[in-house]
Amino acid sequence: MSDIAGTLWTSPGQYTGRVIKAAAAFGGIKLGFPANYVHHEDNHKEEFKSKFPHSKIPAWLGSDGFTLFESAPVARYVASLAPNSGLLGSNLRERTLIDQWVHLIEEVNDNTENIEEILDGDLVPYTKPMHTTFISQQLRGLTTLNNHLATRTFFVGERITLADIYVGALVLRACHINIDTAERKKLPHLMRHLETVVNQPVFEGIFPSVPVLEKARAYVPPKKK
Ligand SMILES: N[C@@H](CCC(=O)N[C@@H](CS)C(=O)NCC(=O)O)C(=O)O
Repeated sequence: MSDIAGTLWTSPGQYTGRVIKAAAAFGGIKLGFPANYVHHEDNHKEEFKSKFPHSKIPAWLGSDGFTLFESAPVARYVASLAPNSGLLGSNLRERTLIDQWVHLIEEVNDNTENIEEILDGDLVPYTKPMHTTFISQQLRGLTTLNNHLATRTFFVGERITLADIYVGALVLRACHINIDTAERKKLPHLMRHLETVVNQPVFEGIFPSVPVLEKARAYVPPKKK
């Protein structure tokens, strides 16, 4: 008999997948992973789609047969399997506040994804105003998160919750793209929080260390043929 709580479809570098892995590690929940899953291929096959109709990862198949997709609900569900972990707070208000911060960082992350796509040439045509808008929307969210942490160690209550893991993982992602030295200076509390979260011993092997990006990635127009 397997002692895993369920199987998680993710890819090694996926930051939302890391959130789910971290929530599981924190709660002492064992996860399984599908053998030989090839992303962008297997997720479009009938076998995957019959369980997860949106064909995207992260996706969850519990050992009891329960299926779920979309990273935030999967993370919340996995955290709920460890009720003593405190990851979902200790009352309805705390749970709702955790949701609030998770939603906000997801919004920030939508802008991070847009920035990455525009830099990679996947959002065409490139326009400077669009790039600037994504950056300023992202910074607006990051600033709200940073300000909240000015007087607190963690987002909700006195202990680490899912909000901290979610925010930490997705801020870390942005640190690889455009949170550079100048921007880090504007977000000192958020950067301190990030170090606190990713360096929890229980998360060893899940998060890479925080990069020191000197300059945000810039758009490089493709060479004319
Ligand atoms: N809102 C979803 C987004 C998931 C998502 O965009 N997953 C991508 C990761 S590469 C995916 O599976 N893409 C496959 C596809 O678009 O076919 C979540 O938070 O889980």
